[in-house]
Amino acid sequence: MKIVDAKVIVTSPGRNFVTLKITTDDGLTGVGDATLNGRELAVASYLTEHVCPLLIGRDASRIEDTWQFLYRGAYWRRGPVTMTAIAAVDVALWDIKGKSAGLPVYQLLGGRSRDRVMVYGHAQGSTIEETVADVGRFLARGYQAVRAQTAVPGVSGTYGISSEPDRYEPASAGLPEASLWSTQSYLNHVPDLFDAIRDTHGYDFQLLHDVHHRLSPIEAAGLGKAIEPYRLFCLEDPTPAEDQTAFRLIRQHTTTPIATGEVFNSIMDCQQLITERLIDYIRTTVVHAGGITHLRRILSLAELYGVRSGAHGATDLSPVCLAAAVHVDTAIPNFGIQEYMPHTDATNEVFPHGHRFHDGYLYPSEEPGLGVDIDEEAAATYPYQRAYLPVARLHDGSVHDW
Ligand code: EZ4
Ligand code: CO
Repeated sequence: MKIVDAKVIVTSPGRNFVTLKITTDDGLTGVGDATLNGRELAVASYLTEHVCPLLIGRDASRIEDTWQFLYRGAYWRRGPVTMTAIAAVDVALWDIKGKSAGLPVYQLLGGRSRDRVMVYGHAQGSTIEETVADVGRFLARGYQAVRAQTAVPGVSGTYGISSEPDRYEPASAGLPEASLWSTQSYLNHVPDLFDAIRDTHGYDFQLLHDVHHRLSPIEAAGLGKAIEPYRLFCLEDPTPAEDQTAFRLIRQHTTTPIATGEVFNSIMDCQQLITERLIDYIRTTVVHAGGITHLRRILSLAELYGVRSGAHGATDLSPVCLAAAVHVDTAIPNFGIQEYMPHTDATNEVFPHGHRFHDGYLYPSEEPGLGVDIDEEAAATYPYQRAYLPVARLHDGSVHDW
């Protein structure tokens, strides 16, 4: 089973997606997501110029060997661009292996550990009252878990707040939008949100919140401690994730569970946090952490230390990534939660898929392979549009973590 074609498809059905499609000599095709929000063409070029020529003629069944070849063989290791490119190849090869075996990918990973995959939805509002009401709408639709974000007074463009219901799409066409940040306003405001949510809706569902890397270690420790009574499922990215020892300080002060890792791309980024038990949920994804092959290693390490999965699942991760994520989530023993934001109709048209959402849970496709495809004709009608994530600044004009 030799690879005869590997091509990169860039499409923008409302937002940019990069997809790798691999074809074998026996006519099988596999797809892999290669989308890196705001830096899409770097991965497209890495694949087209440097990876696709290496794939032609290779045995498509050798997934592990191809991973090692692309990772160790490049000499230059890690980094979001490299690891997203490797992930796209890896996932496309798992798709092909599933199709050639006639099995959905979760069966190749050991079969079901669970019947369904718990997800969390995204409640938001421009006031605490609006966010509380939005949480109620998710609960009424059967969600077991809800992330709650609310606009902070005086902070224009607060992370997590959008005019569209159900989804939050921070990238915008053109040059980066400026957003403002005030740690003081945030810390004064956000505990009241959890108080109001628990007061209105009670404790019989999982509540999450994303700090989005904004706090210092001691500020995060203080927030975690202050909100312990509201029993969050997890507090996400309390501090910039790459500063690993910050989590030691947070851990010394609070029992609020901590999630991090959506920006990680290697098991090396996760090693200290997992082995020192500094986090509870690891948010690495299929697309940004080296594909199914590498993510499985991270999750196996996590299992040893009682850390569970909590995969990133924003709309900038394409339905190809989500399909793969649901297969992994279905198979692993230490699943925690899956982030889920519905894609737009245009995105679903470009990426027809068999995984489905029902009553707060995701179910994997039962088709051989991943159960997702790219409609190339539809994709071609949505040309690439340059877009960036916002950049945050403090009141004094200096740059802060967005
Ligand atoms: O900012 O996916 O938990 N979800 C998130 C997302 C990220 C975007 C970045 O591309 O933090 O909203
Ligand atoms: Co996040």
